[in-house]
Formats: sequence, C-alpha cells, structure tokens
Amino acid sequence: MPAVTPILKTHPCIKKRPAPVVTAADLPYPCSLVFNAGVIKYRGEYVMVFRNDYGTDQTAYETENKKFAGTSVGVARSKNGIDGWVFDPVPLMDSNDPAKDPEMRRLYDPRVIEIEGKLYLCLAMDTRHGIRGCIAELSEDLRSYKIISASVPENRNMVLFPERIGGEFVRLERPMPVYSRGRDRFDIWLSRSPDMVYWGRSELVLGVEDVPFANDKIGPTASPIKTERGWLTLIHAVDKDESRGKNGWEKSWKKRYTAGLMLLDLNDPSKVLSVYNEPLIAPDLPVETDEGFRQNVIFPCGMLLEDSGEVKIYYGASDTCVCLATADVNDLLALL
Ligand code: BMA
Repeated sequence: MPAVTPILKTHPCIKKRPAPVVTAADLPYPCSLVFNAGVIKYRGEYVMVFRNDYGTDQTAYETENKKFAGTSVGVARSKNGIDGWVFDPVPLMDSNDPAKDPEMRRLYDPRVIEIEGKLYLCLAMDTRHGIRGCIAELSEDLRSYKIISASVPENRNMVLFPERIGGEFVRLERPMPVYSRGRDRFDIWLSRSPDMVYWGRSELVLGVEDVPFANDKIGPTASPIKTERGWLTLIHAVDKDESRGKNGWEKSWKKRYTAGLMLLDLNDPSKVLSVYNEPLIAPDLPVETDEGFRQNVIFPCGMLLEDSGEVKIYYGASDTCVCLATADVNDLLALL
C-alpha cells in the first residue's frame, strides 16, 4: 500500500539514504526481519544492536498463517556506521534459548548506550504477566549481559540519558495506562535512579495530546543528544485510522509511525523547552510505504552526533530492515 492519508512528509533537513543499511540477507543466522536497532560509537567502531524476528516469510505468513518462531537481539560492527557491517556469529539473546527464564517470553527493541565507561541496553521484555521495560548491563565485548532492573508491567520504550544529571541516572519511558487513559493514549515519562537499579521520582514529560500529528500514542526512541540549548530528543508518534486496511503481511495494519523532535532542559529534562509541531521523519520511501511486514512504520532506536555536526538517526523501516537518515544538528535545533 502506498503512503497513507493524511500525507505526512519528512522535513527537508533530513537526508534519508535510499537503500537500507542492514537487511535480513546480511545476517549470518536465520532472519526474517531485522529492525529497530540502536547504534553507538564504541572504541573506534560503530556498534549496532538490532532486533531480529525469524522463522517465517511473507508467503508462509499470508497463506499458511505461519507466525514468527522467535525474536533475537544481535550485534554488528562497522568502521563507518553505514556499510561493511560485521555480525557476531550468534545472537546476544534469543527467545528460544532453553536456559532463559520461562516467565520471560522475549526481549526486543534494544537501545544501547555507554555511560561512565559501562555499556547498557534498554529493552522491551514480554513476559507471561505483561510487558516490562528493562535495563541490561553488557560485557565489554557485547557477548553477554545481565538484566539489572525491570519495571512492573505495562511499560516499554525506555531510553537512558548518556550521563548523570544532578547526580542521578535518568531515563525516558512509556508506560501503557490502558485502564485509566483508554486504549493507546500513551505518553512519555521520565524517572531517575541513584544506581541504575532503583527508579523513581517519576514525572510526565509529554502527553500524546501535545503532538498534533499523533492521534494514538507517543514514546521515546533513542538516547537524547546533549547540546548547548538542551537535550535534543527524538520521539515516535503514532496515528491510526480505521479505514486503513491491508498494509503489509498482516490482514490489516491501521497505524502509521513517524518521528518527532523536542528539546528538554539540560538540568531538569522533565521540562520540555520546545516541541516541533510537525513530523521530522515520516514513512515516504518505497521501502517504508510499499514493502515489508508493517508498512508506513519508521521506528528510530539510535541517534549519534558526529564531530562534524552531522546527526545519524538509525531506524527500523516497515519493521523489516534498518535504515539511516542524517541531518545537521543546527538544522534540527533551528526547528525548536
Ligand atoms: C511497537 C513496537 C515496535 C514496532 C512498532 C510497529 O508497538 O512493537 O517494535 O516497531 O510497534 O510495529
């Protein structure tokens, strides 16, 4: 299906690479969809941590109702953050790992960050009793991990700020208050921690009603970037229309995912200084609107600031591949 209406456009300051930077065919193990990847610069390389859903394909999904067999999280490295990705031979975590806690179903949507020399991953964790947001500490070689903190359900889309603020670790998160807010009226919250394990002093940052191009829900995407004017923060925003029908492999997919931009106060990031009231990135390339598992979805999980002032934004396209968009940091700040 082509781009859905109302037509939303990517802002001209964003340059999208026309071809994905990672696709399923690149992985050294079974992969149907590779998407929602976080990326950091670590020890002279770009390190990507991505989600992989595996075990079916479009034909089997559509004609035999063959669902995905599992979800894994894997690691790849590149010298330039664009191509030449070298993949670890096995995933870092896998929903079919026989040694995993039977309560846990799967981990996904990884956001990687280095803080004070340690590597952390924020993940969504589906369990038998609800969706939890969790933080894992990673080994230096990214070959092993330990979950050090997990929220109560329903919460996900956690991202960590890259440094302590006022002596505390800080994260953005997206609880899912279905009972009290009605279906999918979800907002962005912030919590603080003295030790990365215990989280509290939670505050609302941005409500879905404050984003004009979202009629459904919003959430954090990637760790914010520190600038002189404030924390440059990307969000995802969802609009839904009941008239949308088949829009990918599923019988029907009615949502569209875009990305927006806001600026948070440097010393108290629960304070929103500015929100850009149009989408920054919308699904408008063929790979985002006409191909893939869930079309009209762009879902960033990684954002980097280069010394040149270039911002690299890594996003899942159609829940199917990893794409890269770039912009100048000053052009982004000019919107806020
Ligand atoms: C969200 C998450 C993401 C996914 C998006 C679009 O709720 O599950 O992993 O990219 O939906 O399907």
